[in-house]
Amino acid sequence: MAHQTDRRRFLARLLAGAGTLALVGCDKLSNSEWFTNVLSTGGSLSKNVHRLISARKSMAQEFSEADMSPNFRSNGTSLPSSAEYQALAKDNFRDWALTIDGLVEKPITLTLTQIQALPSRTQITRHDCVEGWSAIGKWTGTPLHEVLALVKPLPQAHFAVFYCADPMQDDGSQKYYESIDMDDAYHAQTMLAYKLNDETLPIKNGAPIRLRVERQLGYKQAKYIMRLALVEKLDHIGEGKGGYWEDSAGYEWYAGI
Ligand SMILES: Nc1nc2c(c(=O)[nH]1)N[C@H]1C(S)=C(S)[C@@H](COP(=O)(O)O)O[C@H]1N2
Ligand SMILES: [Mo]
Repeated sequence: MAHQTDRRRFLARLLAGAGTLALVGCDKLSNSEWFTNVLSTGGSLSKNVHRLISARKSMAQEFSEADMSPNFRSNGTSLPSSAEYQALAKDNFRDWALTIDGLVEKPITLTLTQIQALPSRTQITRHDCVEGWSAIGKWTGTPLHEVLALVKPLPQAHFAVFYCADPMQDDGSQKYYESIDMDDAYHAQTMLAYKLNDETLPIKNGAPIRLRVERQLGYKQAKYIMRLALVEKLDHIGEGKGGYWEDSAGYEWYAGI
């Protein structure tokens, strides 16, 4: 039965994803072998669904230094408007700290220095924004699984929710947030990035840390992370669907490419 449910979930994602991807423009997807396979009429649907299930552990394509975009643009917020964030930025984030709590055995709060002291990973990947641009950048950060090993998620923890610093309304009532499931949270390329192209992560790209979840679209790559909470269901975080753009513009929660 679990198998059946997994298949159904996957099929739903696949169909929902195909809708989103149609808007993106197919040229960006030509490197994605499974996507091409899924669209082709060659394979049976169930075979393709199986391919997708096993693809959950697959790596996003990594590139070489020569492929890097000369300039990684900023999109969405380029400087959070809150006084709290601007005070932290003024001090080079010395007083910033990330709290990781929710459904974990050991909630912790880590300073930027403590995060940077954990094992790191560097990867050159392509970022695809639904607004119609892509860029290849080099990211260095702490793999999220390193942080999860410290907090020890409880068995009922099913999603990681990233709360960001930037208010999306003038009155500050709604802030950017995003969420991913535990498959993506434990994925080898998923990281809390603090460097872009060998430099300290610039404010315009999400300082002091931003999420990289490489097999998903740009809006999942939460910038200006202030808190990370593990939850059982996404509706535990209010009326939301698990992300700012998911709530306000109907974007797909699973934005896999
Ligand atoms: N906190 C926060 N995260 C965010 C956004 C934002 O406005 N605020 N924009 C998203 C979108 S739509 C994209 S394409 C990328 C842009 O990342 P960049 O500014 O490094 O290019 O960040 C995503 N993460
Ligand atoms: Mo985006």
